[in-house]
Amino acid sequence: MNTIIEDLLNNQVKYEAQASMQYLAMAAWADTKGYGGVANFFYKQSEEERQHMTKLLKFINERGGKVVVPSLEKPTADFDSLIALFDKFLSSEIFVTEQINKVIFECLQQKDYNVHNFMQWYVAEQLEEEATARTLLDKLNIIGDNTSGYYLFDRDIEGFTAEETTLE
Ligand code: OFO
Repeated sequence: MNTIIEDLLNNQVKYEAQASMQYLAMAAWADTKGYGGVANFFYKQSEEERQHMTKLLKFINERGGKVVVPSLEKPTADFDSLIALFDKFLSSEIFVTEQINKVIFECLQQKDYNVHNFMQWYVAEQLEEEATARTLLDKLNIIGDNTSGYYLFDRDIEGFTAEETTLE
């Protein structure tokens, strides 16, 4: 495997793992604040990111590359509000999208069309997750300081999960 691409894919393993841990910390925060619906949403997101990490890791192995299981930074664990929580969700997704774009760019430079093709799944996934994060943040901004609105948001988010992703 091209070593430039191999390094980028290993970096991506780290970013997906980091997102998984970040969402786990966010789920725990929501749980302690009594937002059970929000907590479930982030437990699920955390699990999805873990699957994204594993999918990459298996791909690197299948292509004869060397997987580097990364050490991770401690995730942000405290948030001032639900808006701050979802703001972090959106910025985390935007960051991951930017990193995926770098992989795609380099695949084209290196003419690695196989990895380019594989990464399209992640492009589609990011599109969906960023849209979810933006929609939820928009809803919270509409709610503003209305605490009964938070109650309804927490209740309704159970039915508003990003489409279940199936991994081949
Ligand atoms: Fe891995 O899907 Fe978002 O970050």
